[in-house]
Amino acid sequence: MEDQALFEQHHKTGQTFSYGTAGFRSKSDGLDPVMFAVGVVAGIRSMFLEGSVVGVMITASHNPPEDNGVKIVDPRGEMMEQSWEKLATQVANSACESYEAFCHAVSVVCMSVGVKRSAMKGRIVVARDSRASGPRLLQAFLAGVKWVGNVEAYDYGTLTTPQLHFLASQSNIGKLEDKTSAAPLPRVHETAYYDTFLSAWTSIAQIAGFDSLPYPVTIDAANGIGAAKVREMLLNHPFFQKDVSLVNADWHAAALLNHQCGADFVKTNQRLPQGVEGSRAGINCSFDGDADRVVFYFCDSEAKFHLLDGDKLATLLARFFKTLLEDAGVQEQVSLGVVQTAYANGSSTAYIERILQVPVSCTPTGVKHLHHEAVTRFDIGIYFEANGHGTVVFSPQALQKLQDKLETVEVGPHAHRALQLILLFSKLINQTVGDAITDMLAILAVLSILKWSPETWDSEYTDLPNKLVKVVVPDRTIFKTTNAERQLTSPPGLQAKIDAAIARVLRGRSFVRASGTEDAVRVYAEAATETEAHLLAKEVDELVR
Ligand code: 16G
Ligand code: ZN
Repeated sequence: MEDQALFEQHHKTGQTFSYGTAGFRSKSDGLDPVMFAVGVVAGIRSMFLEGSVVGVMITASHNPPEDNGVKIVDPRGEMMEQSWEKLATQVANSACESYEAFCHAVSVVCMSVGVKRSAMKGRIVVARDSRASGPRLLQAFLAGVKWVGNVEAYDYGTLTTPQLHFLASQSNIGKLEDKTSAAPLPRVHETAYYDTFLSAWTSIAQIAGFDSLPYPVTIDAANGIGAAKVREMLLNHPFFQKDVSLVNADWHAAALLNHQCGADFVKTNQRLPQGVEGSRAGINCSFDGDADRVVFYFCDSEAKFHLLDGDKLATLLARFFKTLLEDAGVQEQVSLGVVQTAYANGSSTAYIERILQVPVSCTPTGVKHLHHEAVTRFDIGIYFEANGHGTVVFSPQALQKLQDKLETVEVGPHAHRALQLILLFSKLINQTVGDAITDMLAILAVLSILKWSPETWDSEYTDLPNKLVKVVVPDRTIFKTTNAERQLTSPPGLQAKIDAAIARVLRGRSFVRASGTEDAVRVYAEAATETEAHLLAKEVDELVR
């Protein structure tokens, strides 16, 4: 009965949920039973993984302040294995029904994965972003953890999403090999995050020979938790103190989160966020509310705004690593590739394939798809969505090869430096997931090493004019895609009409996909001129209605 009382305290009815690309997400009001359910599922997942530490992040990223959400992070720091998404969905929806339905769903899940709750132990680390609903939802989550029994949970308080991914993965180092280890939580303190990435930065600066940033950097933290963490990590650090300014840093003012600022605002509106002046010299960047995305931008001498989005981040990094691999003389042994989605600007893909001669792979939208492709296809896999979400992943075998070469083969100073730099960049970048802070540091390190201004970076290629529109349709589920969302297979006949519209404009490309986060379809169009891009978007928009 005590167990049921725990459940009833957080029970609410009336909504159905689905564990999507970003976990569960909705207005925060109805999320309590979902949080309770996630406490249970995360506990069972950890038991299933023999007590490995599973992470849970309470966040709604770039969405408005009244929203919230939650996602489960697997022991290596990656998104929860896809086959468990439907189990999580079942338990969450049963928790919105009744206690009986919930108990039944939990036993079905335990049975299907072979977990005996009374005989196993689970470990969870949890964190939340700065939202006002966070503390309440955390309590619902912890009640779920208590309900499962035999689960140890450690609450990190507020963190960025990538910090939680990183700390969860670090908690399992050693444990993944040694299943018997049962060190208490937390196994890793938050400072490990700062120490790890700052020490890589310091070594890179030493080897590359720079001792300050090349120009002032303004960070728009979207009034999110990233502000608190940047302050802690960088603002008192002698290297960054002088040149880094933080704006939209009011993370205690929950209502200001993502409001007129942040990565999503800047990318969508293609303009400066509130609080950033165009006249300021140097470079600017914007994080989203949980600091797992970053975009850069600057204004030129005529005050024209230039966006350096996820595509530009990917191309800069691709160019940089390609040169380092060549300098190190390992371009034949270590494969390099870029993973994009259909939203990547056609010019960026052409630049990577034709100018850099680096292979490009395209996947459906959503970080888990890009991450998987990058890890499985390449030794050094660079993946970015155009919206700024991405990272670089390095295969352990390739890193070992580079380390061996560094230690055992006589190489010239140029190659030696290149080998060292690749190895150090693998430590500067948070490989578990896109991370605004470490991506920003990696980009600033590359710009420092290349001695590139924002203008030079931007001038590597010019984006094709493009347009993204959201179209509300009666039923978005009829829109089914193939070929990494680039073509429709349903409704029948529609793709042929879109193809005909595309053929009428120069360098035309367009696709339609159902949104995974909103009840609408998205139409993307690009072409040689702005007029044609808009025309194409309008034609396709009319076709899908
Ligand atoms: C989710 C994804 C994001 C993607 C977006 C697309 C993760 C962690 N987040 O927020 O990467 O860009 O969905 O939204 O994978 P859409 O389906 O509404 O276009
Ligand atoms: Zn985010």
